[in-house]
Amino acid sequence: MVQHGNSIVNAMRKNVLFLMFLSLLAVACAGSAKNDESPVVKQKSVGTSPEVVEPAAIVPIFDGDSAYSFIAAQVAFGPRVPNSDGHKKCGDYLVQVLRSYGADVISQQTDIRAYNGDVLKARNIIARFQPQKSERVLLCAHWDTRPWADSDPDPDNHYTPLPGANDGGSGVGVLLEVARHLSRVPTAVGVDIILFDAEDYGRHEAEWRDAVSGEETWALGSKYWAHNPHVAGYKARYGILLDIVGAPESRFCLEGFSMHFAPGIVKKVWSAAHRQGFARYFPYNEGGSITDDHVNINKILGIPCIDIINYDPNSPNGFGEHHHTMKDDMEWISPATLKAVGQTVLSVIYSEK
Ligand code: AHN
Ligand code: ZN
Repeated sequence: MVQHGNSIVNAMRKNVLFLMFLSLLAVACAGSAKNDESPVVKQKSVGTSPEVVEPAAIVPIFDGDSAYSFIAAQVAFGPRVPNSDGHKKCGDYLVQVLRSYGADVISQQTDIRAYNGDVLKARNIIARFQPQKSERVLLCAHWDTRPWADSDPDPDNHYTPLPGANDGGSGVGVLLEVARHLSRVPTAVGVDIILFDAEDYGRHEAEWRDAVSGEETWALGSKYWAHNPHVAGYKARYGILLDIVGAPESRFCLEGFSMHFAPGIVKKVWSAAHRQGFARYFPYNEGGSITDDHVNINKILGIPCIDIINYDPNSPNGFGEHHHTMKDDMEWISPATLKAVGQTVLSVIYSEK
């Protein structure tokens, strides 16, 4: 009889646990469907008993409109070309926003000589969340904008600074929205957000015949940081670079250097994107090899770092028709694309143990 009683209690307990599981699942589904500010509670079974569940990770809901406004704020400073007034003011703004989210922020300032002899007053902005933790993840983007719209259809614009909403603004906008969540819900690992300067001062298209090798003229801020990290012997489990992540219907293909240096991180990030329902933006298609900040991080520091970048080698426009033109403005920014990228990044970093 006792045994019988026990098995009833056990059965009831199982039912209660199962109901709890269902209601938690319902909360999780409601959270993602409503796209509100409440955290999504993912469930995972633990131990040997499959019906016992406990929260595995709380993944906050990324707000694409919030990321959009962080891009609009940058664009309002005008072009963020090194040595310009807009660059200085926007840099101060970025430091202030990151500090307001509780990060420990370092401005790494240095003079860098560009391929054409210009001396750039460069500033890498390094925001550390939970700096005491030794296990870390690196998230990065470039915040400078290109001094020349050298792909513009109008040759009169080929030496005019472009607005840089997508190229420069978008990756930063997504990372500021990530920072907002880091200030509210801590991750299990420490997170560093680095905004690199002087990525986009690479050789002008009209000067391609110059002796200087084109590849070395880009990504100068990250190259400096990789040789002079803010902490001696800096380490991170991996890095994720965001570049040109704002255009409607972006396609983030499998970038070649990322596949070479960090195939496991590509897999982790792409499967997170597919799990979150963003498969359309993250096809398993080859994306060509793109010289960008992540190459320095891989080659100089040996930290596996991937690049999420809108580049489709099979499209007529590659990076998009607005790329390095005067059209790179807020018209080319889609909150839905920002959400696909940002929610994927949040899912990855909040799942780290
Ligand atoms: C090259 O075009 C060599 N690299 C692309 C990196 C880049 C430029 N990202 C933004 N603008
Ligand atoms: Zn560019």
